[in-house]
Amino acid sequence: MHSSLITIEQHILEQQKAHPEATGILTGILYDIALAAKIIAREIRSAGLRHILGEAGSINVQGERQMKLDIFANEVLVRMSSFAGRVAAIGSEEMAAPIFEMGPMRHGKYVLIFDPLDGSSNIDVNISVGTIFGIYRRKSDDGREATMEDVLQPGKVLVAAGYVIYGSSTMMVYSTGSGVHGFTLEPALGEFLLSHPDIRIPERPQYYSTNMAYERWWSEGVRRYTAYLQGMEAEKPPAALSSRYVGSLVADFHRNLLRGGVFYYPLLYKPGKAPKPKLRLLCEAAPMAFIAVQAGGYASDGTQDILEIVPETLHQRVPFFVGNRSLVERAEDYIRRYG
Ligand code: AHM
Repeated sequence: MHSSLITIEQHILEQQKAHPEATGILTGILYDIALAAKIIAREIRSAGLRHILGEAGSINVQGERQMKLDIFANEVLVRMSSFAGRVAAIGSEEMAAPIFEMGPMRHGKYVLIFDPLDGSSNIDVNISVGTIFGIYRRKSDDGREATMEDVLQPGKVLVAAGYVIYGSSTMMVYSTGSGVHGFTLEPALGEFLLSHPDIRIPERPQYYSTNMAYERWWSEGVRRYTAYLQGMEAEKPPAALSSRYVGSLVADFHRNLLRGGVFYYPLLYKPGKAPKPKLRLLCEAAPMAFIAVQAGGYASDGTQDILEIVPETLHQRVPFFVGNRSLVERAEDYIRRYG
């Protein structure tokens, strides 16, 4: 069959066949996410028309201004994933604490973590945004309420992860540990069709992606690493890199996944303030790291593998370097040498 005629549902089912012990529950969760993504995509597309752009007026747990579509996306994902009792816990960037108890959830075997609408400050200027998700197997016995221990698991035990990009087209990219596969939403059919089977990060990278405006708050290591990427250090990068930065993690990550490159959001040392990372380990960094590794890349916090970090809190933040393995390892090298 031509790959473009394979729907995401068929593909997920095919992947499940490789695991005869599978109960179909993970498959069901991925279906739910794909359906939620279609609903969110439709809402984003029509947001301008319906005059629902703008802030909802509330502040989320990170102290950030919350947009209406963040709340909408969060609600859609919570509703789609909780009612069937497939997941025991749901953690979201938009919720201060995980949801543990919701009717049949006590029998759920998995934990679902997501950032429902990443890059949401970009929506009202018509720039791509995304949904990021990670799925863990619960650690505690089912039949009872899940615990924080079920939620606070390192990325290396992720069972599946992925993202949806709401861009010039809507795409869902996911991995269950057997490669990375991308699906493009065919709007007339309302189906995600396989468009990017077995994505591998190209060996020859093209881009580096970072917010250069923060250079004055970077460490010496990150500054010199950036000079390396720009070809201004004695040792040269593997290719002449160009710079691209959208400011929507999903968009920056997706471009670099397909074209090769490195994205980084390092620690910022602002005068008079404790150094602070921005991106969230559980909702953003770990799922993206899982995808990167499955595509032949790597992700680090500058000193260690992102997938090895055991979270202490749901909203823990980390410095984040992700992309071609050679470029991310070089970042670790510069940080080791220069701080
Ligand atoms: P958000 O949750 O407010 O959208 O912040 C997350 C976003 C990421 O998508 C992106 O990589 C980063 O923040 C951009 O931050 P900055 O504007 O500081 O460069």
